[in-house]
Amino acid sequence: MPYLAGSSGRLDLNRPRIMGILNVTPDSFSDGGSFLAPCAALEQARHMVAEGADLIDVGGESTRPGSRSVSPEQEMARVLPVIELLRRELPVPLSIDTTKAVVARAALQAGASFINDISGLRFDPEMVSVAAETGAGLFLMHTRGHPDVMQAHTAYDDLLGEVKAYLQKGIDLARAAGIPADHIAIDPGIGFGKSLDGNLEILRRLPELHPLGYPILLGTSRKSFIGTVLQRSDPAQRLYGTLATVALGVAAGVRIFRVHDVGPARDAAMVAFAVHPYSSST
Ligand code: HH2
Repeated sequence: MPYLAGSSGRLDLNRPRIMGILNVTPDSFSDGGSFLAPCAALEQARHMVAEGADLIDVGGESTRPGSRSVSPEQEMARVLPVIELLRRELPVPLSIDTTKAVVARAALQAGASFINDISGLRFDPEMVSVAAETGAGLFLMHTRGHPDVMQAHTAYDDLLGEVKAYLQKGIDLARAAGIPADHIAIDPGIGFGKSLDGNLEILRRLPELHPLGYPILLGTSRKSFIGTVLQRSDPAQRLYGTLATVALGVAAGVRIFRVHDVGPARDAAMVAFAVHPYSSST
């Protein structure tokens, strides 16, 4: 049975799994400022677990297009108290959404089991050793440059080819550092250095990622390409559009969905999965 291992326990991937988003930031594009206080973060995390979250992804730095990096100290001050609290209070594993090795290490010590690195191990050369030394599970995502400039680089000669080559290089870095294959999942990085057409093309061609040989995570939740298709500027109005992408993802063999709206995404994923259970080719 496929699974993804983290530093404590593992996530079975015998059915679609839901990663609930918990942004402990003042400026995330959808939920910025809502969960800065640890008690508000805990309440939201409890709500997501009650709705069926299998994993909670804690982030202390927005990576929305155009966002600026924050210092590691600031990022840690935001996420560490929340991770410690969630670890004590909740039964599900936690991931730390960061590109900084020092933040990842502290978050793992505080109780996270997975590193979610939107740079696929590229922004911080120390990240791979932190993952190798701690036994953390790794989500490797494709992006093109840092969030402040990535939307200036959305033209590709061969989008899928580039995404796959980037992910393969991240996998190679991880494996060369001794990280076991069952600790790695991949993510094409919806909205990261991609145009509207690029995002739609990735969703259409998701099965082409399977030959890389790793479970796929998809992060479409409330993203701006959905707003563009639906002509909705308010991210909170993009739930039904998000659910369409979850169902398409399940049909394409995606195993983990990173979402804000856990209950609806779980229902959509489970119904799509009843129709399209994973085949041996996914
Ligand atoms: N998207 C965002 C952040 N982290 N991680 C992965 N693996 N995949 C994604 O698609 C992904 C991610 C951006 O979304 P969000 O966290 O909601 O917003 P912000 O970056 O503004 O905090």
